[in-house]
Amino acid sequence: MTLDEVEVTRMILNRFYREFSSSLETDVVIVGGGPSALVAARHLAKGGIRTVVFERKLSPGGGMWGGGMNFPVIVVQEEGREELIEVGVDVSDEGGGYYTADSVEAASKLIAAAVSAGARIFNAMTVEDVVIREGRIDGVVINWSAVDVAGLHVDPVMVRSKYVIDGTGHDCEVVRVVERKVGNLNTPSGKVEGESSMWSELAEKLTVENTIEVYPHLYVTGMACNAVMGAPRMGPIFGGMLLSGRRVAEMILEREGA
Ligand code: 48F
Repeated sequence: MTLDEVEVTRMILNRFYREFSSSLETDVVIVGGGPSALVAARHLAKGGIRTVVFERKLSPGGGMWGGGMNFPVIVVQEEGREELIEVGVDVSDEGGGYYTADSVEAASKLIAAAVSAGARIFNAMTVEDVVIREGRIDGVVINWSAVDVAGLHVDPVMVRSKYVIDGTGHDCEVVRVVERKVGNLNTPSGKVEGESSMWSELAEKLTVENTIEVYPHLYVTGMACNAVMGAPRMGPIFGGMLLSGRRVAEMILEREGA
């Protein structure tokens, strides 16, 4: 075989075209590829729901890679550790109900498991807006992250989906767009309540409780849940993130009868 550079280019374009064009109309778009999103993507895809993740950065995994203050270790509790064990992460029992894992192993295995389950992850793409039809979310508006970073004036394109999940973490970017353009969120004030200061125990419980449909067909998962509902942050403990990802997947799977 002789290697032809143009063939290499053609293969990249053809495969990308195939995969992107089959993702233009899908069941669920997840915005952000952090830990909660990756768990949600895996469960949804396993349940036969067509799931597409758009991640702004080159690497999905969000805030998990850096553990706590860049010490590459994460902590989970009893309830959360199952999600790590299921994807083959080595979890150490530290006693007293605390468990630890290597943050690099955890992030990479959550990504690999979501892809193996059938979720499609597009990296380096940013969701900048949503599509709303008849009072419900109908898809997202995306652009290359590089266009965004360079500040180029390039119009975005649109992907249609039955449901959108905001997994953008502290910034809850998708919900912020809906707040700005429409308002009327399913929160006490109808607006984003804003995250409060660190309180790990309460925050961990509330992340799961606050995993809600915040606007018709728009769900939140992970840290975005507490940011939207005015609950505290929790620091480098990840059980709540993983369980919120599972919860949002269960909500959609149930709704779809899957
Ligand atoms: O913040 P992030 O890790 O989400 P999470 O699942 O987890 C939070 C924890 O990492 C941590 C914590 C732990 O207890 O509090 O903060 O809630 O990941 C969010 C991902 O979304 C991407 C961003 O690059 C990151 O990888 N993202 C943010 N905005 C957009 C986006 C956007 N508009 N379009 C695409 N991706």
